[in-house]
Amino acid sequence: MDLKQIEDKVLAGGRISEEEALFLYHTPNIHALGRMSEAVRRRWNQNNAYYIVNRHINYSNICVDDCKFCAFARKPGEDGGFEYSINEMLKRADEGAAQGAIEFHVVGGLHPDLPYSYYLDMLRALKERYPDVHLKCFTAVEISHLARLSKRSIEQVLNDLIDAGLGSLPGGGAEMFAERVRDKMCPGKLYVDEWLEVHRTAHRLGLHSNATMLYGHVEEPEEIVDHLAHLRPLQDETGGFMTFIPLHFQPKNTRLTGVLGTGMKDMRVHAVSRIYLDNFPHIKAYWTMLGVKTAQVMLRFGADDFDGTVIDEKIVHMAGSTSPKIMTVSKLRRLIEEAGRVPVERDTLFNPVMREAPLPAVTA
Ligand code: V47
Repeated sequence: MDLKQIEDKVLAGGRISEEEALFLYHTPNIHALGRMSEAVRRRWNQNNAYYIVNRHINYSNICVDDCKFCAFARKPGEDGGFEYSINEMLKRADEGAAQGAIEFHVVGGLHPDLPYSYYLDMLRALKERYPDVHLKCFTAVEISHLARLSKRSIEQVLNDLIDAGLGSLPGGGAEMFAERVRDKMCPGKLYVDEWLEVHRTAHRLGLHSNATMLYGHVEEPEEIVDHLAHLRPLQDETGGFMTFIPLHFQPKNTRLTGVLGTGMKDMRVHAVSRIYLDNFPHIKAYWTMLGVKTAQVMLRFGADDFDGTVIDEKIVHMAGSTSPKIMTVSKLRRLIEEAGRVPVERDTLFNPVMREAPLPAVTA
């Protein structure tokens, strides 16, 4: 295989194969990767890099799944488990709204006992108090759990949640699709076909969603490419994905040891994802997992989105991430500008946001 030929194809707008993606992943010519990912990024997003003022709210960390990479979850009855009442959710929403959040990102563990009505009531309460805030809630794994819990189909569950105020689905729970990795990392967790089916159904019902990939643990490069190769055809079919988010694994307090995430891997994963997923509008550099400095560099290796202010992220911080728990808008904008991009505040669906009043001051 010839790097120059692949580069010519990518620069001319052509699509690469899985074999070519793997070849690019291994190339020592990191500058060529930068050029190619830059070309695809620019085609989609010109010189813009996006951010959102959002707030993460985890309703519970009690979970019946057994993911070895997770430091957030607690078994039912275990110390450190929590579940928020709807009033406690509203309190956190109030804090987010006071800081200007226009998106609530709501996810939690697979709780064995919370009734189906809790999830619907939660969305209704959030929507009633904050009708203009977008509710991006529940991973495909939670949706599948709710279907089992309520004895409804995925479609019925999604329709109920949409009626209650759901605006889109986040991309979590994908981890890595390869069965070998899944069996090691999260045995028994929702398999690839089911994860894809939840998103396919969501897209058919008019929802947009994101897709993630957890990397930097026991995976092989072939399995990274395999993961991407499951996503591209679904996006060709539905066009419903907004953003692909590579998630850099944080090992602290987890049951996976001896793994080492490296900066070179971050570059390869973001760049190859950008080049291969030529039908995804956006690639996110998720600063809470990458660290702020690496995330900034990813804006030159295919990424165009910086996620947002986040506020009170728990999943990664309980796994030892030392990145800040919140980022101010002025810091986000500075990081983007310094990377040579134009900062654009966006809403969840990537419409530009014009604010009439300045955001309240937040200290990070
Ligand atoms: O699915 C869990 C990951 C995900 C660890 O859609 C870990 O906009 C690293 O999906 N180290 C949930 N990662 C987070 C997520 C997400 C985040 C931000 C934005 C969006 C979006 C989605 O977090 C899980 C899992 O893959 N995760 N533990 C860990 N120790």
